[in-house]
Amino acid sequence: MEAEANSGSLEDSWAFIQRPGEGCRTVPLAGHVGFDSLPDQLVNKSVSQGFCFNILCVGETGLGKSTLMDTLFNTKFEGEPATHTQPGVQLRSNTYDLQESNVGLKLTIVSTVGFGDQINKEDSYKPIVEFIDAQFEAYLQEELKIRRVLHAYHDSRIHACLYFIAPTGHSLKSLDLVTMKKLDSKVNIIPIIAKSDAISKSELTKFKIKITSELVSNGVQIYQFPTDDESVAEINGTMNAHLPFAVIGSTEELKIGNKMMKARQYPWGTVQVENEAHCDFVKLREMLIRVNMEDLREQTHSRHYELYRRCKLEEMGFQDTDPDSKPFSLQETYEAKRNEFLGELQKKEEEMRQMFVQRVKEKEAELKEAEKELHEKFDRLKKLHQDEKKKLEDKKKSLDDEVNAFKQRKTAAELLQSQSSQAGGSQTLKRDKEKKNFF
Ligand SMILES: Nc1nc2c(ncn2[C@@H]2O[C@H](COP(=O)(O)OP(=O)(O)OP(=O)(O)O)[C@@H](O)[C@H]2O)c(=O)[nH]1
Ligand SMILES: [Mg+2]
Repeated sequence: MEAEANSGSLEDSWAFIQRPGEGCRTVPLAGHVGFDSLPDQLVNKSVSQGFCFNILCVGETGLGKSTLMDTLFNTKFEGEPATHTQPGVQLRSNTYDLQESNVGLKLTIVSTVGFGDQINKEDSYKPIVEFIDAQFEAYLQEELKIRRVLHAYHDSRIHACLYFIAPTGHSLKSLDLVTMKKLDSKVNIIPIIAKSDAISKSELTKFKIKITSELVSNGVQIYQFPTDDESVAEINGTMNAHLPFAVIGSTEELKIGNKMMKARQYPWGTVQVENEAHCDFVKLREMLIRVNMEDLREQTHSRHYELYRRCKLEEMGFQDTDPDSKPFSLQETYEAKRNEFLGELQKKEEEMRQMFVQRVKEKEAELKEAEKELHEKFDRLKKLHQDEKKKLEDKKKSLDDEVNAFKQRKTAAELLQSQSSQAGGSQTLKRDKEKKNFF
């Protein structure tokens, strides 16, 4: 019953009725419907889902990266100081779950380790660029999945890159310029002058001007706080003029007047971190967290990630239009790519087949050659064998002849011997008879 009553009142009070072939027609509402609660619904949904924010701190070792993060979020994040003996630049990432009122924030802090410590700094930017790209790639892979769970996916894309500039008072180092130039199309860079208590007020003003002009002359695009939303246009416009922010970090609380304040104490006085006359820490905190956190997240998605995605898909051969500027659907691209791939596969197959046939022919010729050689060798050996055999037979024959001749000679000699022995016996008998007659 209630549902019917509700649907009746809805039909009566529709504000916009769209008819086919017509534009929008504005009609007045007769009563309260409730779609003005949409923003509240969105807020409630977002709050229940929680938020995530990822900060990348790029800066030389010991420039106060960890201290500034601790100061910004009013907590003590873990992290050991790095040594100056790292062979290369690395990135250290830590994720924390923070809670303020009923809003949950999954905060990831990524810090460079060993940045600026090597003699050859030519490739120092590479691990940073690779890290940023790897996060984009992971998100793209999730997006391209058939079953994607983007609402539960831990988005690790870097939303803000705090670039720590050493308080030299001179100018930007070439390492800073090269690194910022390599990063500016991939991440929202917010340059900050670290440990700005190490530089005098007048020097700081000149240093800021010098940095800004160097960034402009080298075409480095740093993040500009947005001025298109009226509610924040004024403050963001003012803050853009204060870039790069000169910051001081400290987690130490000192009693100043009757208040406990974050400060750094020196023999000659005290620097208050949250005093805008002393440094730009409050400005940075306001801009980064309170006013522009959502814009940083949005810019990361709509500008930097979009650029990465576009380049990556184009690299893979996807395009929105064909060479005649006609729309080219994803399916058409897929099919064109598939055909191209199949064509290449066939070509490769044919090449491999021909190569195989060629190899078989070569092997066959090799085998034939070997067979011929074997035959020749066999014939040679056979002839050699026959010659040897003939020689041996001749030798045997001559030996046989010799043996026969010897046998004949032997028989003749025996005969002669027996005859002579007989003749010798009769003479002895005759002599014996003559002896007897004599006596
Ligand atoms: N004068 C001054 N010293 C600071 C400031 N911030 C940090 N420090 C000091 O600088 C030293 C290094 O600070 P860390 O925060 O560990 O620097 P880091 O950049 O995280 O160093 P690694 O992680 O080792 O690269 C510590 O002794 C800090 O107390 C600052 O604003 N001014
Ligand atoms: Mg550190």
